[in-house]
Order: sequence, then C-alpha cells, then structure tokens
Amino acid sequence: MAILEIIEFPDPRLRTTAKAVKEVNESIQNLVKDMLETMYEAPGVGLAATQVNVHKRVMVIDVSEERDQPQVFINPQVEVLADETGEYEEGCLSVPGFYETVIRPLNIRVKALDAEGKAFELEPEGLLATCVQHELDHLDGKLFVDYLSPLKRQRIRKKLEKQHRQND
Ligand code: GNR
Ligand code: NI
Repeated sequence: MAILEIIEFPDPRLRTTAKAVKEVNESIQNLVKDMLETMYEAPGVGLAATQVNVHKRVMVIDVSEERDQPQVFINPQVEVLADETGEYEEGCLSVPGFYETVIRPLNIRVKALDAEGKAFELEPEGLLATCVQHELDHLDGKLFVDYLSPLKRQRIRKKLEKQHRQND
C-alpha cells in the first residue's frame, strides 16, 4: 500500500482524459487500494485516478460518516435521469482550501465495474450523486473550478500558483 501524491490545479496533467480499463487485474486492484489509502489519509470523500497522475478510468468514493464504506467505480458511465438540478458547496483535493457552489443534475444513474470487475448500477442521491459527477469530471480532465466565472477561477489559480512557488 502507498500514499500517492495528489497533483494540484493548475497542473496541466489534470486536463488529461483518462483511458478505459481493459481488464480489472491485480495492477488495477493495487491502484484502487493505493487510491483508497490516499483518499482516507487526505482526507477526502472521493478521489479520481487523474488526481494521482494515473490516467485510467478509476475512481473511489466514501461518503459514510464512519469512513468505512468505500465504493469503487471502474469505467463509470453516468446518465442524467431528470432536468432537476441542485447546488452543492464543492471542494477538491486538487484545489485545496477553496469551496464554491456548483450546480449539477440531482437525478443520475451510474453504471460501473467494481473492484472485482463485476458490473453494478446505482441511483445515487445527495453528496454521493455530487461526488460521482465530480470524480467523473476528473476522468474527463475537468475540475469544479471550470463551472465558476473566469474571474473566480483566475483568483484561485493565482493563489495556488503562489503557494506552489513558496513550497518550492
Ligand atoms: O473531498 C472532497 N469533498 C467534496 C465535497 C463536495 C463535493 C465534492 C467533493 S470531492 C472532494 C475530493 C476530491 O477532490 N475528489 O476528486
Ligand atoms: Ni476533486
């Protein structure tokens, strides 16, 4: 097991489109374990492989209070079931320290493979529905800051760039 480094906005590697997983083999299962360990350590409610600079369609989520209900989504596909949308105050481990309101569909269905390569589907609600869409965006090279005004996004970028310079 290993804690992986989480890359941060505006790192261009976060803009990579992840490739579908062809086979859920031991190397994917090891990636899943490392991603779960990294998510719990961060701590975060979700993590996409893109954030640890692995460009495969793998994401992990745990929205439980006790942090004991990991959910693994490999090759996830999301279908929007209704027009209704909702606001959620989102944060991101790749955009540390910033929280902003994002509007997304409330009613979705997600189909994916689990850590054993078995297909499942889910109609998530609340934070889980938000998180599934937030993680899937990462796999498509998208970040929650892309939903904000250019001015807000630029302010966040400048602040993080300054922090990154200070850390060097
Ligand atoms: O830890 C996280 N919290 C969160 C809160 C609201 C909406 C989405 C999220 S996901 C985020 C972890 C993360 O960056 N996943 O990619
Ligand atoms: Ni994120």
